[in-house]
Amino acid sequence: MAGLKLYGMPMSSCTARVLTCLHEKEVEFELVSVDLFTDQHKQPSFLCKNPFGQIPALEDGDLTIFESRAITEYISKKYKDQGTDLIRHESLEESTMVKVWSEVEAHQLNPVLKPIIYQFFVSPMQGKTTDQAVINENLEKLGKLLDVYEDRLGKTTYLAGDFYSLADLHHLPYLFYFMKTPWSSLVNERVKVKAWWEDISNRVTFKKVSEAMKIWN
Ligand code: GS8
Repeated sequence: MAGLKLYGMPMSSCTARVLTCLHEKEVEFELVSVDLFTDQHKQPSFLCKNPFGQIPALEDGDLTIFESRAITEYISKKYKDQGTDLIRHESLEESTMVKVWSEVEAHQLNPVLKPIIYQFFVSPMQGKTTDQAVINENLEKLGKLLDVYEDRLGKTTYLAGDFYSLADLHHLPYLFYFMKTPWSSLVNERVKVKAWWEDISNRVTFKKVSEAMKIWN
């Protein structure tokens, strides 16, 4: 019997982040559709799960949580003894490095990738004009960030160390959409980043999740 209920949409990057985690942890769950296109996320029935009106949200019995990265951490801790150990719970040093590179994704990479994805895919879907200046400005920042990643991935196979973790997993959804833009060479021209991307994006768990990730027509 599925105890966990995930509210969201498979094509949403933040929902995809949680779905990938659930598959890595081999946890049973039920996906409850919240349709952004019909504003279901702004209805009282969803606002009581996330007062900010954004997907995803997770219900586990009486506990309701939102923020995709907090949800993945919760799942990884609750089910620490099954599936992939995404938080390296037995080592303070390793778990701290997982946290460090998870923070890098949230506070360095995500703010740069999000406007590129938004301008390239979402704006046209909403009938708005793509602002190329915003894209260019963020592509420049992205190049500099990826230089840091190239350096890091020259020292360890994955971001937090020589093990796949939440730090890598958190990168998957936005980078997946970014790799569908004309600027994927920013990743592919960096040997270590490219090898890392090919490795993490080809994991069976993410392959399954990404099949439903389509924000283009
Ligand atoms: C962001 C959630 C979010 O932007 C998280 O969960 O990590 N920091 C939060 N959700 C988007 C869909 S993401 O693909 C969303 O719900 N957008 C609709 C809106 O903001 O109205």
